[in-house]
Amino acid sequence: MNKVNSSEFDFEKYLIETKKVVEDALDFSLSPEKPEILRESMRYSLLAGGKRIRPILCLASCSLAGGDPNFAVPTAVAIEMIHTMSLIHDDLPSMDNDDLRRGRPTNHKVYGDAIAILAGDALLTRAFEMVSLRSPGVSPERLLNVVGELSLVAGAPGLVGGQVVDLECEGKEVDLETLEYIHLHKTGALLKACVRTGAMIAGADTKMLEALTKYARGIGLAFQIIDDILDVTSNSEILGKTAGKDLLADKTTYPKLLGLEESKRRALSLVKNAKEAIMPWGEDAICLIALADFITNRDR
Ligand code: GRG
Repeated sequence: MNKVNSSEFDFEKYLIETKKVVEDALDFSLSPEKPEILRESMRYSLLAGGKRIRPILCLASCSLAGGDPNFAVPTAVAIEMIHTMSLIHDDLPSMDNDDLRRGRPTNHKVYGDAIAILAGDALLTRAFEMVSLRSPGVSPERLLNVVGELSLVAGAPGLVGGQVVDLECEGKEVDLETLEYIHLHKTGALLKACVRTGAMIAGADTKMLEALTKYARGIGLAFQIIDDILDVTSNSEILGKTAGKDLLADKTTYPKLLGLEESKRRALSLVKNAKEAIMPWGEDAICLIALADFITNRDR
């Protein structure tokens, strides 16, 4: 993967090229898996496409911090594994009970609940193997920081905690503060880990990590607001997942609390704040700025 040259930056080209690096690394990452049914189930969800926004954020942050993004590829793969396992578990009948994901039947619809749960477990544990045992050329100290960051965002202080509060709120009136809590944990936490771990691989200092944390808070919430908006305004074919689900389940969402226009305004304002946090890095921040805009302009 080449370093970004800001004077001739072409975001479309960058996305296509970086996505290809990620897809190849994901494919390679599961090659020795056994037993066969587990391997199939893991590959089914991990290689089902998806925007790959999280690994791309990780690689872009490594570049921003002056590192060679190639060294962050195993961490980027690990993050996509954690994201994918969370989708597999989220789709289970005992959770969100969905049958469409990334344009195809959900994992448990194809492999059954037990294998889907175990494939998720295996992806989660493989993620930590990717960082700790399959990240050549990165110092043990930096890898330990990455492992620590990922443990925090995956567990109770992050995704799991957010999911529990989300489940507990089902069928209840939810205020904006609780909604924000859910999204900062379910969605924002992993996005924060993407940018922080990419920068950690490059040895970023506290000042940069703090700026990236601010950036991630903005894009994390904006990402979820756009997700809520698309659930209302788009369709299942474009989204690759069941549209209109929030309305059907009577879930509290940003459009429900604030209306569509105000939700969109809020997302734009959050992205503006996110971009301001990394402005001090000038042209070096060009990728992360373009990715922030991509999050609000996306249609899926
Ligand atoms: C991580 C240990 C551990 C457990 C998982 C089930 C669960 C606990 C958490 C749920 C997390 C969840 C599903 C959050 C929603 C995040 C979200 C907005 C997903 C959609 O992301 P996109 O649009 O999807 O990036 P693609 O398919 O493009 O990757």
